Parts: sequence; C-alpha cells; structure tokens
Amino acid sequence: MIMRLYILFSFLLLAVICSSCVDASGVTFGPLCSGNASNRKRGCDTKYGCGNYGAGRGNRKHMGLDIECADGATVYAPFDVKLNGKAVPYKNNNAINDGINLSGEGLCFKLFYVKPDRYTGTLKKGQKIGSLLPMQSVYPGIPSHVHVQMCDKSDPTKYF
Ligand SMILES: *[C@@H]1O[C@H](CO)[C@@H](O)[C@H](O)[C@H]1NC(C)=O
Ligand SMILES: CC(=O)N[C@H]1CO[C@H](CO)[C@@H](O)[C@@H]1O
Ligand SMILES: [Zn+2]
Repeated sequence: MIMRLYILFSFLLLAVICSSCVDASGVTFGPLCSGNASNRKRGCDTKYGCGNYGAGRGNRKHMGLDIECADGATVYAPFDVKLNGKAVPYKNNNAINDGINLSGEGLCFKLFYVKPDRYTGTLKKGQKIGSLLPMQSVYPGIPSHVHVQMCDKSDPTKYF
C-alpha cells in the first residue's frame, strides 16, 4: 500500500515538473532591432500615447508592446523562428502597413511596421527579418518602434 502511494506521488511530482518545463514563460526575446541591444521599451509621449501593453488608444487598448527601433533599422529574429506569413496592423493601407507572423520557443507572435525580406521559411536567432518601415512619415515625432503582439493577444511584457 505504502509502495503504491509512493509510486503515485512520484508520477504526480513528475507531472508537475514537466508542466513547468514546457511552460514558455521562461522565454526572453533577444535583440529585435539594430541599435537597441537591450530592447528598450517605448515610453509615453503627449501626442501618441504610451507603448506599454494595455495603454489607451481612444476607445481601444494597445494590445502589444512597443520596442524602440529607428526607421530603416534592421529587425532581427529574437530567437530561432518560423515565418508564418504576412500580418498587417491596419485595414487601410499606408507606408508602414506591413509585418509578419512568427513562431518559436512555443510562442506565436506578430511584428508590425516591419518590411520582411521574406514571409516564409525559418531564421536563426539574430538573423535579419527585415527593416523598420518609415514610421516618421506616418506619425511625425513618435519614438519609432516595432510593435510586438502575441497571436492570442496576451501580454508579451514578461518576455522582455
Ligand atoms: C499566425 O500563424 C500561425 C501559424 O501558421 C497561425 O496558427 C495563426 O493563426 C496566425 N495568427 C495570426 C493572429 O495571424
Ligand atoms: C542605442 C539606441 O537607443 N538606439 C536607437 C534605439 O531606437 C531609438 C528610437 O528609434 C533611436 O533613436 C536610437 O538611436
Ligand atoms: Zn504598438
């Protein structure tokens, strides 16, 4: 009887340990943009608002996290990724309406305002995804940035 309980508890313990080993919450994004090795987050400005997840956007909420990145800067794969196709931020086209859906490290996420070199295939961490589009031409004076949004719209901040 004691032996059976011991075996049962061993299995339960193993199950608990393994659920945390596949948990993606330990993932950290590597540098996304040339010139910002520490993935500096966009703060707030009076004209356009804040870059944090959940920030107000009129009657909507900001469903991603903004990482500073200069117009034309190179955007890098933050870890080994698979490219899942085009993802755009706006219904009406403009100069920065491009981006990509990516997956890796158990996460699915999108990067907006990026012109990817390609939309399919795989990249290793640190390889070039593409370039930041001319954000200043659409939002003059904004701190230019990459918008990081999880495919399930959850908060990406814990990965930075
Ligand atoms: C992103 O790509 C994945 C994999 O193809 C797909 O399952 C998912 O629906 C896409 N998500 C969004 C929000 O486009
Ligand atoms: C080091 C650094 O901060 N580099 C760039 C980060 O992004 C901002 C905003 O686009 C640039 O102004 C910086 O040059
Ligand atoms: Zn954003």
